[in-house]
Amino acid sequence: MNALLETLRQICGAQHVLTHDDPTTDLSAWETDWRQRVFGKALAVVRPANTAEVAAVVKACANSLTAIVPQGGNTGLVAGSVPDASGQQIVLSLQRMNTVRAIDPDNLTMTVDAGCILHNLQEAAEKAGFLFPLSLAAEGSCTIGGNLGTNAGGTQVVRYGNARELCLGLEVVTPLGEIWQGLTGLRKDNTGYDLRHLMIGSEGTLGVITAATIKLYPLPAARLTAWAAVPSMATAVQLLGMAHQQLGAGLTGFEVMGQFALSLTDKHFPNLRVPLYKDTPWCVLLENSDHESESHARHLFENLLEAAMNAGCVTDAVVAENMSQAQALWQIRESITSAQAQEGLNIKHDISIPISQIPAFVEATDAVLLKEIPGVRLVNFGHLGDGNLHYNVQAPQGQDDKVFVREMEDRVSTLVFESVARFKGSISAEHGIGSQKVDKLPRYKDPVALGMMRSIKQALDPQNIMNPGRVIR
Ligand code: FAD
Ligand code: 2HG
Ligand code: ZN
Repeated sequence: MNALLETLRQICGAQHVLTHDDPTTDLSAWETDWRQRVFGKALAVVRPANTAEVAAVVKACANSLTAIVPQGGNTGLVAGSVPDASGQQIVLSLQRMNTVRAIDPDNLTMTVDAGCILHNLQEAAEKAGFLFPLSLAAEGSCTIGGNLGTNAGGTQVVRYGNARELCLGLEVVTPLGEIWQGLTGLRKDNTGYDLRHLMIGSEGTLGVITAATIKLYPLPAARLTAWAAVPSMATAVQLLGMAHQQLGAGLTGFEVMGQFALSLTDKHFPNLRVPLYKDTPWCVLLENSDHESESHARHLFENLLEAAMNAGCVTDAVVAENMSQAQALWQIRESITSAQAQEGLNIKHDISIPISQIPAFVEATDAVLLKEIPGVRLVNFGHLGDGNLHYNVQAPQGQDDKVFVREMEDRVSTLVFESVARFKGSISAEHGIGSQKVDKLPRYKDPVALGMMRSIKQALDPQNIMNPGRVIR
């Protein structure tokens, strides 16, 4: 092992190979997952500066059969970006690779290093007069490499799609340490298997993404946000249909938030002033991006909300008057995860269901859980526009959260996932499988698909050094 560490130091420079041997270095930020569920121990945290260094690091690890855990911002929610407790895996951090390599305005693309922070890319795009629409609450620290590694979703998917839809090309270091140059920026390319789509969402198990060519869009003339109280999940779905109908491609966000989820935000972040939630089971956050003008956007929004009120889908609503009000409404939505974390450890389910089935799914699954665990607190919110719910479960009031999660997680998740399967949904909509759901996947994934996944893994990573134990075993 010392020989490997010595080689890694030669490749990246000694100051970029962090180990526990140095008592002044604290590696816990790279070893602990965002949810504080996994406390791993790394052999080393290695921080290469460029693609050539990544390739050399991977080759060195391949030669010594050392497992590599690629890591971007370490905001993943399924424990896929932290090492196990063995002290034998290296964390390959892409954080130092954070350059925007090129912007091509006519091709509407931007080519960026994998370690670029998402928020910085949104800003770089805007500075060049464009929109990079991927948006999620972790955008201040997650990286584009991690976004593509997980095929992240977020709040704009209803209009622009997942990270996958926003990527035209990749540069990848394979598990053998070769560099695949796939930064094409082409919108059409039918020259065989689509390896870009294979890498996207593979959670670091098939290679290290070192750069990407991503799509840019025109900046809208106006972005308006509305917050609506709705009397049921069924009416929220009805409102979504009306919003598609009346706003067309202008509908760029459609989020649903349950009353208990919002009560946690209100409790832990009282300054955010959550509107309208106390007298309604659900609130919806809608965004209308308009390419004409703000007054056009407002007109469309007001018509929609009026029609929705007449149809009984909305009982009350506010439309943000300006950008800072809009941001404040989004901040409430984006703070639910942190509010829930402050309330205590919890059990997360990032699921998708055909949108039409969501009201029945919620009713049925709520009933099953409340019967099984009286007093259990259901924190339900998410991207209703994409059929993606964060159907999270918190211990009954007064129960120890750690004990609850330790003793109940498997049972609770099985109940939820069985319900998801009955409604023909997916047990992971956007966060991925990581190590957390790896044991659940075989029950819910088609066996032939699982077999093909195993064959692909075996073919590309025969030594099983790339993020082993994540996604598939
Ligand atoms: P990491 O956490 O570092 O890694 C995630 C996975 O990708 C790991 O398996 C890792 O090995 C792999 N990986 C990382 N970098 C690379 C690379 N360069 N090449 C290959 N593999 C790599 N997710 C959503 O989809 N939608 C949301 O709305 C959303 N909201 C969130 C809100 C909060 C508050 C938090 C904490 C998380 C949220 N997430 C969300 C989850 C998380 O932010 C995303 O999964 C994000 O894409 C992870 O990016 P990262 O750079 O932090 O990746
Ligand atoms: C979101 O949509 C994220 O805010 C996190 O995907 C969801 O905390 C969660 O469960
Ligand atoms: Zn989400």
